[in-house]
Amino acid sequence: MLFPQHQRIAGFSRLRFGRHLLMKIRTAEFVTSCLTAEQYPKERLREVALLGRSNVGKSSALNSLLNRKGLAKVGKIPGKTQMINFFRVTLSGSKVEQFHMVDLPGYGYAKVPESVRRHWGPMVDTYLTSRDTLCGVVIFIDIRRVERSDVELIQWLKTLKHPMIVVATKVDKVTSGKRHAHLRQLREGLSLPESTDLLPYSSYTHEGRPEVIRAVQNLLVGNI
Ligand SMILES: Nc1nc2c(ncn2[C@@H]2O[C@H](COP(=O)(O)OP(=O)(O)OP(=O)(O)O)[C@@H](O)[C@H]2O)c(=O)[nH]1
Ligand SMILES: [Mg+2]
Repeated sequence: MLFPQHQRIAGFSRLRFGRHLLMKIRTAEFVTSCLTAEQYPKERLREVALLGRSNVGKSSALNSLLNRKGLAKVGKIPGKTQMINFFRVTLSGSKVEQFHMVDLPGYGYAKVPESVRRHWGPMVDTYLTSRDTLCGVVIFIDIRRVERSDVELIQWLKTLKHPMIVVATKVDKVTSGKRHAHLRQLREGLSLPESTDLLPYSSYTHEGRPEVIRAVQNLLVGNI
């Protein structure tokens, strides 16, 4: 099992830390934007990276999870995030007092010019394979559909063995009666084992925020 600290109950996960305090976000600030590994922050904080298709809502989720409007740039046009952006987050109620949340450029969006896409692959690949402070990845998938590029990303990440959680975004676009079916299709389409968290989320309504924060908390304290 990927996450021994998780217990599965009725198809969803309840975390063993369930009765413990949810970590509180005290401060969140932009640190730097990088293209190469030499530019990554020297400060060795634990890191959680946000990954997923362009336009799926990663930057919006970062702002909504950290409760800071406009911290990460959001765009209607895919390809808003084009560099690796590091944010330093200070916490209370957690064994980890500070960490980096890392907003990665999106992938696989057909409308993004090939010239722009070409350097994203190696940039994200270098980060995921070389950053030894990375302790987990949050993969964002649109709750309405799984794309081939999502499946390929998950397959590749499994080989890298980073602890992962999957967040099904834009849940506000799906009626509550249909959510369960969508989540089941996502789990099947992505061949996700039951032990991997699949959490519905909306950056517009903040639905799912405590669950996602708790899952991020578990990634951060996973191997302390
Ligand atoms: N309905 C709805 N729209 C959302 C949600 N999250 C993001 N969006 C919209 O989706 C679009 C893309 O959001 P971003 O947060 O920039 O997406 P991204 O994944 O960071 O995109 P890249 O930077 O291109 O990789 C914007 O128009 C957002 O307003 C959500 O939870 N619900
Ligand atoms: Mg973005």
